[in-house]
Amino acid sequence: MTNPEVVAILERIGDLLEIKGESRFKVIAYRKAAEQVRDLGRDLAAVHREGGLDAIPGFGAAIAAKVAELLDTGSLGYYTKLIEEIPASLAELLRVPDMGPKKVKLLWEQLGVVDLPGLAAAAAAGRLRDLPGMGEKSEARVLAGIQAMATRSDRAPLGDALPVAEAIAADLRALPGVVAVEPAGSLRRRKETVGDLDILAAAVDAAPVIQAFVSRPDVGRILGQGPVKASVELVTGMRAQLWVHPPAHFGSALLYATGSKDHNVALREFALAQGLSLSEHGLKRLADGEEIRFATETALYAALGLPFIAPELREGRGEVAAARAGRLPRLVESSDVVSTLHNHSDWSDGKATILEMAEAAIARGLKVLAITDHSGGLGITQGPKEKDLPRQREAVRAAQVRLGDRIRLLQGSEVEIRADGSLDFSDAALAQLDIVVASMHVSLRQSRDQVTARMLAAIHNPHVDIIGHPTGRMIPDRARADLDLDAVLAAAATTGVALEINANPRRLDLSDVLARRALEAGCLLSINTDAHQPDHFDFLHFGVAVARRAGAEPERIINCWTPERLLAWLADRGRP
Ligand code: DGT
Ligand code: CA
Ligand code: ZN
Repeated sequence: MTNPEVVAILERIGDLLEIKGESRFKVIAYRKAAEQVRDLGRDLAAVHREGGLDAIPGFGAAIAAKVAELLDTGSLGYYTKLIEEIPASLAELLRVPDMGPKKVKLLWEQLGVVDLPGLAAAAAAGRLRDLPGMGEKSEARVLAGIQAMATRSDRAPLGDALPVAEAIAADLRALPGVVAVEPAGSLRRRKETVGDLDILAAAVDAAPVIQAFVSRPDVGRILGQGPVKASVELVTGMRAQLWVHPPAHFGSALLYATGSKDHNVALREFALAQGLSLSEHGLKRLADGEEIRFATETALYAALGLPFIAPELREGRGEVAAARAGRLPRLVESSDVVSTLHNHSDWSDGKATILEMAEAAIARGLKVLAITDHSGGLGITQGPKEKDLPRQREAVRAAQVRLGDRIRLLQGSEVEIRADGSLDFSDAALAQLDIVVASMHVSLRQSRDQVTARMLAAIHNPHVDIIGHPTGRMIPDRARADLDLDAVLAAAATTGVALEINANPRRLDLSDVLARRALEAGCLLSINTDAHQPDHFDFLHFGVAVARRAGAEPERIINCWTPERLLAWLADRGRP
């Protein structure tokens, strides 16, 4: 049983208990446990083998015992009993906008609705509006929500797919005779969601590699198997295919399988103009039919007279022409990032102390760490109120003394942009902080005019330096706020406020497309992990991938500036 499967069951239990009306405490316990497993960064089964389940924060004895049963037997008696009592499909109704646990229970008891199709039918037949607490308006919202869910594809978020692909690749690399393994396709291009995994291996003898692939314990069923290619469905429902090529052809095959299709088409046209035909096998000279194979992609691009084009740029958006003209951007790399400017500590909903966060940042080579806990007005995170800020300032200063010059700490805030457009802290309080990130977590569903006006007010506040996760979208299932983006980008460009690329794989906000638009509008960007615990700093590469897909150079990303330049920039923005 893999971590995502355990997460799914724990979440499902939480949802079903909530619908049943069990104690809030119990419901939260399961959700917290699911969140812990999701953020674990380790194979839960390995932790269990070491006897370490009890030590996972949020795992009480009862939950640890249930997870142990799941890992040992692949099933859970408690869950089996629960879904005899209450249909498991009710949990999916909670994902529909406007549907809380009480309404779901009511629908089940009064109308016999147990799943999404049933809910859609009841809403379409006008049977929801007469239920207590509902009306025509909420019936219409439910219907629209279900339609939006139906058109949502079942693509996997990059954050879920990448570890799976890397685990498969690592196992295959360890096989004797395997020269190279590379996940290709949209995953290698770091698209925010991927349809399936396309994995390429280089080996002289394909048979044992194919055999190892289809015999993996996480394979649910084999969809197809040939001598050099196999296709499977993993137990999580994700699909994966493997091609095995001779090492001498690996570059040609990797280029083809990385795509995108549009990039391949542009490259093929470019080759044709030089009398060369490009296919997954390599190049063929049309004049004499001579076939040329390539062991590396770099060699293939060079044969076409092009520099290497980074996979993140291969979307058929003019990158072949740019490469030919010598105008490819010098894309940002993770090692360019020296500052992390949006992070939490145990002063709000973070799980570690300021000092622990600093040590983790130092271990990752960072030079500047801003602690930007949520402002107290965002109730659930219990962040500092305005009166607490001087005390936190002292804590940051004390940590700085302990750390010396190993890293520079900044006291900041992730100040809430309230529903009325005002900020959660007074200007006087904001002026005392070293850096201010302003974000919206509430009332994201306001009208376009309202939500845009809030955002513009925040951008025009002279104390705001960065807008955190600017659109509020979540992957895969929360659409962004209905913002007038042209107005927002123009205001950010004028005021010099940086727009965040939030690197948390559930957010990736700004997206690649919007980050590109922000650069074109003249905005500065800021890549941040929004770390709530030390290992969240490892999300950085996701944010860097988004920036690379946007074509961003380090110059436009404030986290890549030297600490001196960053501090000078902050000082220019009117700080003490
Ligand atoms: P996905 O899986 O939907 O997230 O997107 P990709 O880009 O991984 O696409 P996929 O899995 O259908 O195919 C993998 C790669 O194979 C793709 O990126 C480029 C290549 N490819 C697939 N079909 C074609 C095609 O018809 N023409 C060309 N030139 N390349 C193709
Ligand atoms: Ca694919
Ligand atoms: Zn945050």
